[in-house]
Amino acid sequence: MKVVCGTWTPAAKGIARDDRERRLRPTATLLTSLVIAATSGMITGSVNAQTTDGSAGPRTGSEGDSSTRPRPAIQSNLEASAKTATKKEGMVWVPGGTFWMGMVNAPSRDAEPIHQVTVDGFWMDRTEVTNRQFAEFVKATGYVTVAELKPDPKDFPGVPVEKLVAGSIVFTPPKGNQTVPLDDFQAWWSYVPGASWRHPDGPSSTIEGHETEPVVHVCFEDAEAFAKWAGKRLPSEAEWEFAARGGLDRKRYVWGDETRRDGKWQANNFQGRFPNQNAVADGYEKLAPVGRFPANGYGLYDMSGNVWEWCADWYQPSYSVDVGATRVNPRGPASSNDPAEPGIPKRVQRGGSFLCSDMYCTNYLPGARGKGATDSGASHLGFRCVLSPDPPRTPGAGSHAKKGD
Ligand SMILES: [Ca+2]
Ligand SMILES: [Ca+2]
Repeated sequence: MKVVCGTWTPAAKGIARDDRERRLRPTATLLTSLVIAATSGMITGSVNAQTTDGSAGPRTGSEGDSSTRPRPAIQSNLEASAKTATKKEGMVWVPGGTFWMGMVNAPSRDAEPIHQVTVDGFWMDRTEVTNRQFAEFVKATGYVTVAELKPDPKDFPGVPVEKLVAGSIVFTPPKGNQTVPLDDFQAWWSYVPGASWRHPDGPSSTIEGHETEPVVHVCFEDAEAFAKWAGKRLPSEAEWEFAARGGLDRKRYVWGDETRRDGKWQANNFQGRFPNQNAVADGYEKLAPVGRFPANGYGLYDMSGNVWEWCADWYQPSYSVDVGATRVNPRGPASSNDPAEPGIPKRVQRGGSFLCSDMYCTNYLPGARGKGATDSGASHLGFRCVLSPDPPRTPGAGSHAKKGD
């Protein structure tokens, strides 16, 4: 977990107060605050019990001391496994085309200008990658996620080494129905030692019985490793948005312009007063198994809500394109820059999550953007993969591949 060492400053809280998007998502700087809070015994309950002695870790005997496993061996396994992956199983064809990308007045004001983009066709996972799929990957490769590794002391100067334990950020809303100030991340986000994709809510939780839910606590590096093993890749941001819109150009929602269809919720997000008065009108308090809500026009599920999804692009706070210009197969900027946290490498995330609320946040809309430090996961963050078609066999064939290549 490579984050700058930060403190919980009034300035940071002031930014959050005016930015609805930041209300719901811990930044890398604030993530550090959560780590320090957790490892200093400042948080309560089972989490605290796991950390104050500095001895508790997330691993069971079968998982071993993952922090000592060498990455190079794992990478070799990834390459070998890719050769045997059944690539297109569970994927749908997304035809290429031109669309209007972006959104005016997005929560972070970072999805402008709206501009035309052309993408070639590609295959895309029908659903978010599930726990079952990720378990197959780990079984085949021995891969260890970043959340399962002990944080590097150099990323947390001032924190005693013995206090640095593997873990991840977990949504932990306060008990009861009291109103919670929405400018204080620590009211609902906690760094939970032992939290990982195997234990989404902490050491005592399990993915058994939740195999069809999306895998979470995967950072960008983890998602890329899975994609490589599967012989796929992460989508570009443009591909992701084109796919999410499902052919409904310039619509507010993935499914059209109405918040609900026939009175039914069309995605897993948050209804009620955030963060601790969840009305669960859509049927799911937290994660939903993938595919429980209607697919979009391309047959893709959960392109809105459930979990955020990593994209391959570096994050910049606007689209560097002239109004009126059309970009073709854009792959994003050459480097990242988040003015809110300069120096933190961040990639784009898309689609929002089960925490997106109509009252406070519209990040589940197809044009809205998210971002995250590349080596940090959370309990509302996952991914899905894409696959480019095979190269045309006929010299001079067009760049728009046809289904069934
Ligand atoms: Ca929900
Ligand atoms: Ca999603």
